[in-house]
Amino acid sequence: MVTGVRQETNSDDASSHGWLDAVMDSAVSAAWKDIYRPQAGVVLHPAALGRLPTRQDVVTTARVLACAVAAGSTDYFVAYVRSIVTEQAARGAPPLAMAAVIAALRRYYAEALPPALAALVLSVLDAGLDAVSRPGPDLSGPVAALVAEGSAEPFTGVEALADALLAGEIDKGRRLLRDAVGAGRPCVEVATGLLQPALYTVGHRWQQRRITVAEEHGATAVAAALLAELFADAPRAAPLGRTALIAGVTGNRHALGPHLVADALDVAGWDARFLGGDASVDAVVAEVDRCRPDLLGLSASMPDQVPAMYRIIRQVRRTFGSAGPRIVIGGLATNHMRALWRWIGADGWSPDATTAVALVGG
Ligand code: B12
Repeated sequence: MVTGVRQETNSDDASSHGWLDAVMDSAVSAAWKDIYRPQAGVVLHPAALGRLPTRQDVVTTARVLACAVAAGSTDYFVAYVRSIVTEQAARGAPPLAMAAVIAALRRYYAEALPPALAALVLSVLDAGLDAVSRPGPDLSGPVAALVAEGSAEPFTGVEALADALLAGEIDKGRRLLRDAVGAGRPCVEVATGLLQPALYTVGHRWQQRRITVAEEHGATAVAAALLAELFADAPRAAPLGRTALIAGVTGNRHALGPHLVADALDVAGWDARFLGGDASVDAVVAEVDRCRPDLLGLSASMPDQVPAMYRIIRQVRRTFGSAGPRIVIGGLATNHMRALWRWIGADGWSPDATTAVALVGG
């Protein structure tokens, strides 16, 4: 049985991960058909499940499962299940859709895997199934308190800034940010305490279908320009002689957050380089080889990007061993699971750019 925090599984990491990767597409297709196959005359109905599982739900769950097994952490799979169930409950949906996905994957893996690996995988799935119906200890923990601890006075003007971003009013946005800097607040604090919540507000309005994707894109473009201006003028600490590489992991197109982390390290005296979003395992390993950084920062925004983050961490560890960089993780997907960094073998985690600088020193 896979247990607790980063205890190794009995099966070899590479072979279990390889097996689960090799059967991933078949598992998803079989589970998908299974979920929607009428059983004993009972047809699934949205009203019964609250929300019908999507194929993406099955894909993400299968990927997270493979990652949890390879990393030797049932806790990670359980925390993933709880976060999805909690998110769906907030939208008024019962947890049955998640249960249906896990049960269908379970039926496939019970048949398809060699017995020893099947026993391991089923034990992780069963822990997940158990978590669907029984609330347990909070393995992730709310992040809001931690962020609040690290920040001083809250900012006013978040809604006004969100409105300005959405209206494309760059002058108004610039004024709001400059006023905050003029009032004596450091640039990093202004970026994380004012611009970041304004972008979260934009995301929230998109989720509520109050704005279109195009409006969201436009707001992001204005925010990126304002961030560049904010940091161009920021006073910089004396160089620390330490280098950092920051990247969004494979599949993560949310680049503003990790870029802001790189900027925050930069003004704190680090030589920080941002590799952009959607970085592949090979690209990150090649850059680590070329730059030999002291710190590698990886960002994931959505749950299905965490397995890619794990792959990068594993490959960097395998390639560079103890000569490799310290690895910290962050991004929205990690903010819903405060212990994730331990489960996937990183050295630390931080919920925003301000606390990231405090974590790594600067
Ligand atoms: C802008 C945006 C986009 C832009 C991104 C453009 C760009 N160049 O960055 C685009 C249009 C590409 C996009 C696409 C999508 N998005 Co989007 N997007 C957003 C939005 C509105 C803002 C993101 C942002 O910039 N936030 C501001 C930054 C500063 O905050 P942050 O990313 O959290 O970063 C901070 C911390 O997390 C932390 N951190 C981040 N990385 C790291 C790394 C390290 C090492 C450390 C220590 C810390 C750290 O520090 C950062 C700075 O303080 C969010 C809403 C939100 N709540 O975030 C949705 C949001 C993230 N997107 C969402 C979704 C669903 C999508 C899409 C699937 C659909 C869509 N909307 O088109 C695609 C998926 C793209 C992909 N494959 O990644 C959802 C994700 C839901 C979820 N958790 O599953 C959100 C939450 C919107 C919502 N409310 O539903 N998106």
